[in-house]
Amino acid sequence: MILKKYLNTIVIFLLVALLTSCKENPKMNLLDEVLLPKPVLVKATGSSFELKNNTKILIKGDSEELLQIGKYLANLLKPATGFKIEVKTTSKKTISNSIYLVLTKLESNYGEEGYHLNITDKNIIIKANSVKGIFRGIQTLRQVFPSEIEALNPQNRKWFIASGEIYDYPQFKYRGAMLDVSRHFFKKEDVKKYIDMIAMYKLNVLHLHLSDDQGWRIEIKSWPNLTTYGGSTQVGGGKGGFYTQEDYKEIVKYAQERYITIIPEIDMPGHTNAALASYPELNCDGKATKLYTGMKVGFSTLCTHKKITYQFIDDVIRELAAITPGPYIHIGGDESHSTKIEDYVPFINKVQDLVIAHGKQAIGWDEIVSAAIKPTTTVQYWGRPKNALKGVSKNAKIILSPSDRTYLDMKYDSITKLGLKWAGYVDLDKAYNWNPSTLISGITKKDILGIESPLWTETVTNMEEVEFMAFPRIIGHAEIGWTPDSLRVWDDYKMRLKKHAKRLKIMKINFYPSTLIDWNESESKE
Ligand code: TNX
Repeated sequence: MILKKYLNTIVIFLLVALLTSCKENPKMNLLDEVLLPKPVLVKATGSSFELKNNTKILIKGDSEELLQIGKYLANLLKPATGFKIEVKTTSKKTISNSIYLVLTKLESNYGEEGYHLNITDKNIIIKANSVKGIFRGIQTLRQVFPSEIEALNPQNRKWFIASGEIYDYPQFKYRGAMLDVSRHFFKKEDVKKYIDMIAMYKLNVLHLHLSDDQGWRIEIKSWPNLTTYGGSTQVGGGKGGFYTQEDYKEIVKYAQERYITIIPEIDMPGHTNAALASYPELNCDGKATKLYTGMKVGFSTLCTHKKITYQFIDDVIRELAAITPGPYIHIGGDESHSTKIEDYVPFINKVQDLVIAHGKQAIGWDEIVSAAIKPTTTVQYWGRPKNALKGVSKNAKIILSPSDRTYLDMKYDSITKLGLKWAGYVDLDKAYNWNPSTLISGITKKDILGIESPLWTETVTNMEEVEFMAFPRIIGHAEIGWTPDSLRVWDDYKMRLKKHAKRLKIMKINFYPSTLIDWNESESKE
């Protein structure tokens, strides 16, 4: 009797339950999503996956490192969704409503950084040869989510993402950014922020320009005045600053967790006034110079004839090598206009040997090719094709940092307030529209280790300004380093960048709104 009375209600309830459980996720097109850098291959399957409060991140295999990356992903998704996503290792078979991170063996062209991302209406699977590859894949997954995923507070919305498959790997092994922390000092928190920003676009190197005329920024315990005195100022006369070795290790670790290698640079024999002011014995006349807060280059040199100079460099490189897990030490070598060439050449030879003696490989700006550089030494090209060609003739690999394309301190146009213009204006098209493999005639892809975007900071004083000069140019450079040249088209990039602006705004990145792009249109679209 009772059953009869409620039968209708029960039937309706069951029907509703059935209908809602069968309801398909909305149709979405993965090809519509803005991915920067553009992946090698994207296949859309027209459906979508929903990230929910109870979605799990599951780690296949027994890797503590991968578990950590799973937690990194959960933390990334947490602020905007408000979801506390569980992360755990599993050996069970695939279940729905999960994000799987899987170490496996992909074809060799995927290398260490390639990944395969598969999104279905049931789950997400990221596969790679190494955790590094999984991390790169996570950066792509992040961009498949709506821009609001980058918000720092919970968004009241659903989190559907387009289904499909992405097969992806980089065209160059080395994809770097450089930050000059010498001309203006940037606190370790700022450096970490920069690391997070570049990691998003799959860069894998942060080169820190740690010493120059205006300031010495890394503690060297055996030569303490370098930082206590030599680090006490900066361009314009501000108080400068420096990283203790503990600070530096913290930066290195933070970068490592994002699969970014820190490359420390000690620029020499020129660009050394901060050291020359700190220790009189490094000067040929035995007199300390004055601290310098101007913007000139090329006036200082270490005394290349003195024994103590090499004792000094040996100590610096030894201490730096001990706290640098990455394979490289950058020795500068640029614009040594006050060092005679007959002194410069043996100096670079000796310093190169010291780097090797401390178990590292040397990188130097392209002027170093006048020395007897070894095949393990890498040449960073910044503008003289002759030097790059000479480097290659000595079997060195080249990092491309053409100043008229990649220098993030160049003004965008004649009305840009910050920056310099000696290499010309570098607007977004200039920064994007070039191919590494055809940039210098006689230099081909096999000679090139990768590309790097240097941000010199004579005119750049805080993070807002760093962001303004770096973004969005550096996104274009990241794409040049990652995406095969044949897949890169300026008009297509322009469209993607325009849509990406919303994400940059949500992340509060102070990017330059170049007039080459009609940014307003983007707001109505996304
Ligand atoms: C050249 S390029 C430099 C730096 C300056 C920069 C300013 C190179 C290796 N050296 O010392 O900061 O120009 O754009």
